[in-house]
Amino acid sequence: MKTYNYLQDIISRKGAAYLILIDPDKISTDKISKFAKHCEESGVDGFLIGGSLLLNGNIDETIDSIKSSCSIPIIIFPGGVDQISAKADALLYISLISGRNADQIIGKHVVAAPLIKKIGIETISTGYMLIESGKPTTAEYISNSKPIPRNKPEIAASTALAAEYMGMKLIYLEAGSGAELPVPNEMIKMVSQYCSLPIIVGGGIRDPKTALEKVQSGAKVIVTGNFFEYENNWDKIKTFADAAHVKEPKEV
Ligand code: 1GP
Repeated sequence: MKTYNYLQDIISRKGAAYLILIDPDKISTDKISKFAKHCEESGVDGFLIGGSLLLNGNIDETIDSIKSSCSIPIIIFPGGVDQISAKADALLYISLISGRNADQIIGKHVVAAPLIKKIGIETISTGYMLIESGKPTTAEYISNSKPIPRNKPEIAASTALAAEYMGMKLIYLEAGSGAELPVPNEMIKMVSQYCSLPIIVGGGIRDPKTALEKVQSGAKVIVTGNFFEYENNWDKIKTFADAAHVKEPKEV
């Protein structure tokens, strides 16, 4: 089954999917396979791999370590063309539609396209939006683009609708890794009313209650990263997965 179809299947069976972002710089290689196994056993539906900046981490080695202990899909969430790996199951082909930096909207995609064809990895076209989240984030700085103001849900909704008309397959509302504030519920609600694509929400989600609120607002995929970079938090993974897996969420 293609990874996109797998995600759709999880969404229709469980209400929403729960993905954990692994930044290869932030977890030591000796811990990755133990972490991945624990995630699978706790109900995590898949992994995103990547980061806005990669210093020492190695994508291929990280994927090998994950695959040695579990079988849930691994999706590249590329901070750059150098993070594309043939070992992953799919690639979020992200276009930074909240910004007006052409390189992040189409430029890097042109450079990546021949490599993607060569390795034959599944691409999932994703309209990626940075949402203002308190303080400037690494994603904003590196992408050289402004986020959508958090009190302007109508901009996010119109942008998501444009992405749908362009034929994209997912919307990603991103507060940024380690964000002070997650994406506002009102914004998720408005985007989900305007646009019929599945909405991924990530950045600054540090407790199951917040994850649940995002699902109740219309998110179909929840992503957490930072919080589980601390081993002391690993025993809480199941509570996040359970919060995301709500079939008929009550509106908040
Ligand atoms: C970043 O949305 C992800 O792209 C995860 O964010 O690290 O804040 O959980 P956090």
